[in-house]
Amino acid sequence: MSQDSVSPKVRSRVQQLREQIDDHNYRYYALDEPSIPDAEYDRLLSELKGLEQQYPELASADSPTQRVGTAPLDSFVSVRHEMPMLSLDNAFSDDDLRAFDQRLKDRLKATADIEYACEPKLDGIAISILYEQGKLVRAATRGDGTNGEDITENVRTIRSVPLQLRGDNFPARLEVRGEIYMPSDGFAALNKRAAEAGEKVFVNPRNAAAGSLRQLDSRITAKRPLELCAYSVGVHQGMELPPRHTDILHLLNQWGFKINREMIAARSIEQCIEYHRQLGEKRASLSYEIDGVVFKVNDIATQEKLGFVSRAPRWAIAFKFPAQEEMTELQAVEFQVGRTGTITPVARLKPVFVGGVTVSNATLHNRDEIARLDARVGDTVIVRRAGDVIPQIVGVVQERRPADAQLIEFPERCPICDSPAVQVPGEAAIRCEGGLICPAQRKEAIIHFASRKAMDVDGLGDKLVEQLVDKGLITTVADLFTLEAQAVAELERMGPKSAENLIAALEKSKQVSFERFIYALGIREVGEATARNLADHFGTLQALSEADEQALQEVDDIGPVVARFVRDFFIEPENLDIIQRLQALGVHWPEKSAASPDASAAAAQQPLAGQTCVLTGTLEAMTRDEAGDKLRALGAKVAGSVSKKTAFVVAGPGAGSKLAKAEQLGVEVLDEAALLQLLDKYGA
Ligand code: 9MJ
Repeated sequence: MSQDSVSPKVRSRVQQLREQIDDHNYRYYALDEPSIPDAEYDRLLSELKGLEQQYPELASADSPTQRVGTAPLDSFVSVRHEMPMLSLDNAFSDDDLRAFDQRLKDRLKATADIEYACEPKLDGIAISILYEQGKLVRAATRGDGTNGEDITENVRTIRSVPLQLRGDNFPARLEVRGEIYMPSDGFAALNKRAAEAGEKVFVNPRNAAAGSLRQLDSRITAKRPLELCAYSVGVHQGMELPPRHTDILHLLNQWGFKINREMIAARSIEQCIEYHRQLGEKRASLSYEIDGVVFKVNDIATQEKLGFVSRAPRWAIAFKFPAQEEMTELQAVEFQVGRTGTITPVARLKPVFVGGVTVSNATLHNRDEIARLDARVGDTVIVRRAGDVIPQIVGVVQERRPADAQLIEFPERCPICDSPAVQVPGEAAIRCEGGLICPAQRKEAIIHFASRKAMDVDGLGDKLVEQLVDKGLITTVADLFTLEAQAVAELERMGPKSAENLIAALEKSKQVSFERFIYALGIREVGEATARNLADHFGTLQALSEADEQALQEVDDIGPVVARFVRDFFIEPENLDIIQRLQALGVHWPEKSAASPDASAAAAQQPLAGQTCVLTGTLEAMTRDEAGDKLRALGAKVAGSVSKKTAFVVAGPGAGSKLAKAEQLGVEVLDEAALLQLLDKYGA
């Protein structure tokens, strides 16, 4: 096809689409202000792809469609950096930082406080990207600092890397340096997909980023959730840059680069120390992994005066956080049986300090995970504890395997009740088939039944349930209500007074709400939120227990799997018998009617009707449960996880992944003060 076969209308539409898509990328990555839903973005991109396919002469290396990768390379070409890419010296304590600051003052023969740029230290891959006349011409890894590898094709696939600088006032040649990393949720999703497909999973986001960039086939890189955060300028020609590092980064941001929003300028080393402390507290709630903080003298002229020692600049230092991965010995594996019979292998570890706590146990999830890790008792394993997640074993140091390392045999029978342990089709889990004959399942079911968010039986803890079951005083939850004070008083660590207190607490717990009762039953996958939805939808136990799978799926958030679990529970005669006994023994709740049209109309009038919110972290003025009740009283739904549909998230100190998710999805986040204001506004 010749040039003239493309109409001016098509040409201008292609141009318009490219600009719109670039603009959305800029707003999303550089400004952190998403402007359109993902689906709309995908529609624009797909229209542009269609037009470029139809009119190949309109193809352009800078088109946003070119982020899908190209044919594989045979090998990476080596690149010599025009300006070496430096490494950073480390500080290990506040005093190290003070000493660093003093060294600089001595060297500068100055006494005045030095201003520092403070930046989170991203745990990814350092990269150099060269722009000529505003166009991306080459991207290279840091390598040994002098020579790196040309990974231009791979870097071009990353959406937060501008292919063309924005605006018209930029240096004719500009080398931007930064870190390519994989945000935590993208890492989790990538590993989940890999595990489901039976492929190798990555040990941590840094390895995932490195592995993704090391692909000779950039079409693979294009599918990986990588991002770039810019943190300095290397070579620059044809334009003067601002005198301060933080201002240079703001300029990079205007040219289209994502920079770290946590970056600040601190006026003294003491402020730097405070920044390190505060960022350490915030670390778990960030949507990406950091391993410390980097401090850089902010004034570029001063940086130049200070210069370098060997490979590291004198004007910068990294202050790391406690490591999130450590090595330790896998001393034994025990098998625990949960409430629903799942048999979970638990690793007993030689205690190790990691991620700020001492870890001596870690879950090994299931048989597949043990096989994937090829872990054996006696092995040296890598334990990881990132943020607020439970410790994981992410790898085995094969070279350190002792000759007598023991294979881990998954039991074929339940270690507690000796019933067969079977793999559920379509699941990785292995379950004990014993049901409530299995004392482990019975104990867990009773502990759950009595727990605070269920029947809330004060004083009935794990140890007491264990004794009650082991002594044969109870076999089901219904038996709790036939307990006699005298028998209880004879148990270890009990006496007449505490036995009476327990009987009184049991008596008190009989008056419950329908939703708590449903939750207390311990139906698989029925957590508090689902129990509440079931209670609201069906209103009565009779309606709930008679509902078929189709009727159950009409309830908010209930799909076929949970519907099946609920149905299975209520067709089991033994369960119905226990429920009948509970009611006969006095367990009761105020009956509600199922949502009537009138009630729905009234509900729709409530100020927060139709809004779903999520509570996370700790609150001071009230508990999360109380806050949830108040929000529900205003018509809001309170959910356990954040999605695009979440109206707002209330986050107190200690908030972790839910806050990160909210920030990433652009969901409004309220602190406790804002929550109180909201409740106050509606008189709740
Ligand atoms: C990281 N990894 O986030 C530097 N870095 O500056 C930041 N690394 C660096 N700066 C000079 N924020 C050499 C390395």
